[in-house]
Amino acid sequence: MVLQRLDALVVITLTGEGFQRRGGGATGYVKETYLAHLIPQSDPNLETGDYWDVSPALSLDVLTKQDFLDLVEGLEAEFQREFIAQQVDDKQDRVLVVGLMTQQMTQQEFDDSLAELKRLVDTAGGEVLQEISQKRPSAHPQTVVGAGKVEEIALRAQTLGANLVAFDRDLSPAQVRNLESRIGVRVVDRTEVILDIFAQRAQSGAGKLQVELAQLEYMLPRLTGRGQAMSRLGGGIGTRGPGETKLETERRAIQRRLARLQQEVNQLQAHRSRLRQQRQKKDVPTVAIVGYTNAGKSTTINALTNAEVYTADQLFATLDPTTRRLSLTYPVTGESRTILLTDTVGFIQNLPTSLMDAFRATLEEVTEADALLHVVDLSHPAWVSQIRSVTSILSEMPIAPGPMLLAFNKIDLVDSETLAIAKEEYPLAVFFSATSRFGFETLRQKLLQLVDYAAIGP
Ligand SMILES: Nc1nc2c(ncn2[C@@H]2O[C@H](COP(=O)(O)OP(=O)(O)OP(=O)(O)O)[C@@H](O)[C@H]2O)c(=O)[nH]1
Ligand SMILES: [Mg+2]
Repeated sequence: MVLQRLDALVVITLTGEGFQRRGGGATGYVKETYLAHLIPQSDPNLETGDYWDVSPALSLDVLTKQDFLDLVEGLEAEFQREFIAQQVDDKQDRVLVVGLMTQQMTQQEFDDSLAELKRLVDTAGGEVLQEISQKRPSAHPQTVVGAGKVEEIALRAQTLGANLVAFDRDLSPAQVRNLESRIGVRVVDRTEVILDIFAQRAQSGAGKLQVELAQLEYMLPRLTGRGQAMSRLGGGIGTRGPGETKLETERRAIQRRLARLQQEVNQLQAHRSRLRQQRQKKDVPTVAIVGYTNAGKSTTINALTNAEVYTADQLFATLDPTTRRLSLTYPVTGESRTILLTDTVGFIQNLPTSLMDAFRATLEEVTEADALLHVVDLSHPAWVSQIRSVTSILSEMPIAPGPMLLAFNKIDLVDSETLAIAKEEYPLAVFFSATSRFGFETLRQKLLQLVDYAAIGP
């Protein structure tokens, strides 16, 4: 009914017999009739999972006395009330998240990834209404999930009043078009949600510049073929950012803009590189803090150096790099040594390539550092795969071959068993807590060893 946009539906079962009345008309053909209509969301029946109400068997007489217009208008009014109630905060997207579990994934990987997408949607300012998942050996080439699942998504989107469907994977431009035309609301992929968070977070000129570049690079192949109803200018996840007013302008204008932005990022890159060279001349080693987003990198630099980097229990709280001096003391000789510590943007599994390219000037702070401090949130259930993601992203970067220190953070939240497992697996790592400052002295000493080692080389 939802898909056909029907208000009410009547089902008539036949007796297989009946006759013409002598005075005209017929009787006896109809056995029973049923009246079905959709029910508004607040209806208690929804708890049983029903979106609709089907009447008990009615005689044709009773059915024909039903005032359909009255019924439909009453329902419409109720749906309308709910719709308005849902729209109170019209800046907040109402989102269905969809996950596809393919053969290459374990159940754990799938669950972690979907949980992360929900967190991303939440960070972007959307409200997650429900998650829908499907197991398939591989993605359906046209619609990612199967035809039946697409219908289910459309139905849920309508009945729950969702205005956005977020898929936990990357979608091709054609897949987005197919899904949007079948579901009837805007469809975004994981990359778009991440880009949206970046767009909201970008504060500095450099940050905004790089986000706009990433968004345009992502959107350029997707600009054609969107219906007017799906215009990206509507607002909400995937539409914000410095580039938003330009998205509907001509492709060529966008390409010119892209070329310009690329140039500006190159200039930024050159500028940062000069700054680094000046630092290198002074022979002060730099250590870049890397790690999964929300691992506690900014909290760590703040605690070590009294920097005032914004920290929050949010994904991608930090976009712009911050560098601070840190003075360390050798325990035996009492001699001191200064190093530079750089905090920067966090990583995430399957970091979008358009972001990696656009953020090259920022990421160079990492690739050009003398050594890396890899901060891991040991209290996160997916810490093992987060280490793997960070390592894999680093391996894709043209990185200077300096040493790396693994540092497990948030041990104040960790049970002794997890701690024992991590210590066994990573005997050379540091275990600390940036907020309670537990293990800080060891962290400082290991940082000294790290830069000494970097100076000598492996
Ligand atoms: N309990 C506890 N919380 C911590 C610790 N270190 C950091 N946090 C919290 O973890 C959250 C994330 O910390 P941030 O320092 O912003 O993390 P980040 O790695 O800079 O994250 P992004 O910049 O978003 O990539 C914040 O709410 C911190 O207060 C810790 O040792 N213990
Ligand atoms: Mg941070």
